[in-house]
Order: sequence, then C-alpha cells, then structure tokens
Amino acid sequence: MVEHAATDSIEITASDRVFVLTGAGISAESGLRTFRDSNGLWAGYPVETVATPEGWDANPELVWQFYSQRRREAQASQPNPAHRALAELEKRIGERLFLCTQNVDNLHERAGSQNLIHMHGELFRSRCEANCGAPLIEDSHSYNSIHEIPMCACGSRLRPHIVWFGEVPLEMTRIQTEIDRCSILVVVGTSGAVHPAASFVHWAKARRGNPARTYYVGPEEPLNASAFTRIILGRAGEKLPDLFEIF
Ligand code: BV8
Repeated sequence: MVEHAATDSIEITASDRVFVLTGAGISAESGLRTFRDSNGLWAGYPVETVATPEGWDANPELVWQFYSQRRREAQASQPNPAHRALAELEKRIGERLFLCTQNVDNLHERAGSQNLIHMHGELFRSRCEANCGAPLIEDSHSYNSIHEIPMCACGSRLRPHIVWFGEVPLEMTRIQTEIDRCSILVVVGTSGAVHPAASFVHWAKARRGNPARTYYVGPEEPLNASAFTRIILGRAGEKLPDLFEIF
C-alpha cells in the first residue's frame, strides 16, 4: 500500500545511510527540459536518432547538434533549491549520503555536491568513439557541423561521454554496493521509464531481512510508484529544502 505523505519529512538517524537517485525532474526548475514531459527533449529529436550507438553511426552531426544544444542550455542554467538541498545534506551527513544521478548536466556539482556519480555520463565531457584508451576530455564546446567534430589522437572521432540506450550504465558495481547498504532510498524527479535506474527501488525494497525505506519526490506518480514506502507529491525545489530531519 503506497501512502501519500501526510507529513513531508524523512527522518535520518545517526545510523542511516541514504541513497539518493535523481532524474531530469530535479533540473526542471532550473529551466532544463525533461525527456518525456510534453515539450520534452525527445519531442524534437526521436531518441533512436540521438541517444543510441546506431544513431551516432548513422548521423554523428545530428547527435553533436543535440548535445551541443543541451550544453548551451545547461551552461545558461543555475542550480535550484533542490540541488542545493542535496549539497547541504552531504555537508550534514557526509559519506553516509550516496548521490547517483541519471542527469548529465553539472548542476549538482555547481550546487556544491562532491560525492556523486553520473550513471548516464556527463554532458561536459567527450571521449574517443573507439574507446582507444585516451582519457576523457573536459569539453564544453558546441559542434554543429560534421567538419567541426573533433578527432582523437588515434584518428577516431570524439563522441559525447553519454550512456546511450543499449550501452551499459557507469559505476553499476558501486551503485549495487550502495543500494545493498542503504537504509533509506530517495528517488527525485524521474518517470521510472528507464532501466536499470527504475529498478533501484525494487532492489532496495527486496533486500532480505532489512528492506530500505523508499521515498519518491515529484509532481506526479512515477511508473514504479507501487515500490515506494511513501510518495511525496510536489516539485523538487519546493519539497527538498525542508524534507530531511536529521537526528
Ligand atoms: C542497459 C542519455 C544493460 C543521456 C539516457 C528492462 C530491463 C533492463 C533494461 C531495459 C529493459 N527494457 C529496455 C531496456 C533497455 C533500456 C531502457 O530502459 N529502455 C526504456 C526506454 C524501456 N535501458 C538501457 O539501454 C540502459 N542500459 O540497460 O544496459 C544493463 C542493465 C543492467 C546492468 C548493466 C547493463 C541505458 C539507459 C541510459 C539511456 N540514456 N539518456 C541523455 O541524453 O541525457 S536515458 C534518459 O532517460 C536520461 O538519461 C534520463 O535520465 C533517463 C530517465 O528519464 P527521466 O530522468 O526520468 O526523465 P523523464 O522526462 O522520463 O521524467 C521526468 C520526471 O520528472 C517526470 O516523472 C516528471 O513528473 C518529473 N518532474 C517534472 N518536473 C519536476 C519533476 N520532478 C520534480 N520536480 C519537478 N519540478
């Protein structure tokens, strides 16, 4: 039975370890479009053409136009109170907070979060399309024509350091470890449409003997709503600043 929160607070005691998963919804109040909302990112660009290896092989210019536009939008945006609330939580409970984001923008970092992972990659990094072993490149440039696409020293093209559909998300071993040891799992602003991220709440709940307490924060129920102990309906920027009660 999923209860809708009467009280919008999550108690964190000195022994609690907190796993937070964020999605596009946490950056919505910073002005960044989500994927599946009405005027979302996929509206202009079918996902197959810009967020799959096949789309990259077929039209790398279109893929770079898509991510270049998102680089420009992310550079023009600012962290919102939800990002700042999670940076504050890290200050309060330190390494007992593990922040995993599906987002590729850098708003968590710009709000002050330090201990986080980007399981779907990072907008402001590029990498060799051939995985030749060259290091990731910090890259905030826009590339709008095939002729502008930078080359790796090995002769291959540079691609966005993004996990596309059909590719393996980053740091899954670390994520599994942190889910296995968290006592509280909080999911913020994600539709629950994409796996394996949408399964994290099931993993945390299914743990033998000591299931985690699981919470969702967002303006509408996610697809995996039934897996949550509590659904806290509302926008992340409104709910997160006063959400955590730390004892
Ligand atoms: C993989 C690129 C194998 C980055 C993205 C079943 C099981 C396992 C896999 C699959 C499966 N079925 C299909 C698959 C494969 C596939 C998949 O899930 N397909 C879906 C479409 C069915 N998954 C994969 O290919 C993944 N890889 O499975 O590898 C594997 C598995 C396990 C272990 C090892 C290997 C790779 C997935 C990554 C794909 N890359 N994007 C980019 O371009 O940004 S996914 C894309 O969707 C983004 O990364 C985004 O983060 C992600 C999820 O979207 P959301 O963040 O949820 O955004 P959305 O628009 O959907 O929702 C926004 C939400 O915000 C809404 O709920 C809204 O209510 C809320 N909101 C709005 N305003 C606010 C708000 N919330 C709070 N406050 C507000 N103000």
